Amino acid sequence: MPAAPPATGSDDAVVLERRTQRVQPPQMYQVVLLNDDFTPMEFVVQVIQEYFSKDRETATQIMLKIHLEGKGVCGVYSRDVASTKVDQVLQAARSAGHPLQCLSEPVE
Ligand code: TYC
Repeated sequence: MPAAPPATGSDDAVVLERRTQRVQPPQMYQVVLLNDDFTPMEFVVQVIQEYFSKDRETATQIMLKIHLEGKGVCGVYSRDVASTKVDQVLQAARSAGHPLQCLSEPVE
């Protein structure tokens, strides 16, 4: 039996263009605490530990950065998780009678 002729490329094969990227990664949001003159340092450290899962030393460093520089990032999350963190922090601060401010903003 004779061998099949070599492929010529003239049949009905379809070549798909390679896409460099199909989807973008989701936008991430950083949760920021703002400084004020009234919220106790200890309360802020506890909030950072509890809601942002930081150890005491890291939480203290973040709190001091906020105290000295006016604001600081406590964590980076998807939009819904960031929004929930903001709600939780504001609820805890209001319940304790502190004016602590917290917001989330898109990263970059
Ligand atoms: N500045 C506050 C004080 O001196 C402490 C503080 C730190 C408040 C961080 C808010 O997000 C904050 N008691």
